[in-house]
Amino acid sequence: MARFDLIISNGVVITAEDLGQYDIGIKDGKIVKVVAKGSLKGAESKRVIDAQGGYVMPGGVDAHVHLEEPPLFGKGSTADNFETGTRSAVCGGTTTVIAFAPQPKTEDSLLDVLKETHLKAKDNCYSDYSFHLLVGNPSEKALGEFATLREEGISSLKIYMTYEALRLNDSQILDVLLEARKQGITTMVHTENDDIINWMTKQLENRKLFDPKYHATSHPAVAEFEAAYRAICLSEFIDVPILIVHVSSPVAVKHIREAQSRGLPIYAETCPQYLFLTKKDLDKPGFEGAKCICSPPPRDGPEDQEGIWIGLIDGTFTVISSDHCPFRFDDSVNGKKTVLNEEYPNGRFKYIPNGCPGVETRLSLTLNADRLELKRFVELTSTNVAKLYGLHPQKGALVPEVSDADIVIWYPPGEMEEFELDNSMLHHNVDYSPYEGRKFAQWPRFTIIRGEVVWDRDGEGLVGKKGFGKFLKRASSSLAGSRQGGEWDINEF
Ligand code: DUC
Ligand code: ZN
Ligand code: ZN
Repeated sequence: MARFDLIISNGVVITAEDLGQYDIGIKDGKIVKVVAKGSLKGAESKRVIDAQGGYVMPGGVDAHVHLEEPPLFGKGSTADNFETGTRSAVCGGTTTVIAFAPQPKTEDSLLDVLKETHLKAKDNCYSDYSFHLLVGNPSEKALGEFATLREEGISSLKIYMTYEALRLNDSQILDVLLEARKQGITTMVHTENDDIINWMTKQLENRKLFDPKYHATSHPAVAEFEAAYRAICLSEFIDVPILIVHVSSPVAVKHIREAQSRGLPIYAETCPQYLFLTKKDLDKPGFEGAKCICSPPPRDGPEDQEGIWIGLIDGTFTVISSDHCPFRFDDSVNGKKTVLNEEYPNGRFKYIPNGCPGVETRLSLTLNADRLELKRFVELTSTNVAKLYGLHPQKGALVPEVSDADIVIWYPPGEMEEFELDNSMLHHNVDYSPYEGRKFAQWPRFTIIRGEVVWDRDGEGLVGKKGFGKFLKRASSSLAGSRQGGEWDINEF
């Protein structure tokens, strides 16, 4: 029997901790050797990939992906299911996704929702996967199910401070945080002030301002940073970790950094749309701007983008996710165009489904920007994600005998023929990308999951198989948790 199933030689291996010239040996889906370049020369292996000096990293982990969801964020349903969404992920270098299992307000159980979401994903995924419960109704029953969720390998959930279909008030948020603390669950919070958004929407509509660009006006930065600050206060009150998702406002970044500097377990996520788009992208002729409508919206200009980059560089942000929430553009049944009619030829911004596709472009966009040190890039897009969501070191690392052999191999720097992105190059079930026309000088050359090549850009392209992806039972976060530990004690107040 061959000593290895796969050897990756001649790569510049980058993890969150180290960068060096190593060869990697893989056997039975696991990393078994990471040794000095050339050490595995001549070793018996079923296959050898010569990385030719290209970067070799742990596969991307994208923990913010909306797949096969009903209408929750305006009219329309998400275009990708577990098959097409994870197909797109692997072609962009992402080897694990965590998608949402959404509990509608009308449902009081979370376990039923989990069961349904398992059925949607089972035998359909190209990448490994897990779920966050999206809690729309923290009923007594739902709160009582958190302990079982942990037994089922679910260690995170998401709650919303806006959206009619999902919004929780502060007292419901406290209920969730207290139970999450007891069970070692990480809560992701969508922080936007619903009343400010609704008030601004009314102001705009009273003035007959309906075009897509007014979506950004109706979701001002203050709505985000007020809610982010409030979420931090609620988290501090219960003394429980939270992750503030898709941060777009530099003022919110300041609140987060201040909380972190007081030792609070406040984690933060941002997404490529806040690094590469601005509100100008919503101000395109006709309905075109609807393609870039998401919440929070891309902010005013380069100074806002710079504020997010600084937070990535200085350590304030924990993770970069895609918030892949795909709606087809030219689709009047489930997509962005559901809002067009004779009376409103450019629709009404308040009904346009919120979300952009991006699971396949997350890694390449961020790497091509060349703003992050390479180890920090791996930390933000893979290692920290795995730590935060209880998957490390199985995922997000290259530890011999421990880590799954999930790897992305890039082109040797300067060797890939630069190209302009066209939607036809992508593998989602969406008819556009917000990033079409952008130039890329890097793209994943190979994606490998548990030792199997699933993406070979210069060969047959997608070579992975639907159903290869496995459900991952997760542990609690391995990042710092509450400061006190033990029971939350009301006598301390
Ligand atoms: N934001 C979006 O743009 N879409 C999905 C949900 C969200 O929070
Ligand atoms: Zn959100
Ligand atoms: Zn989202």
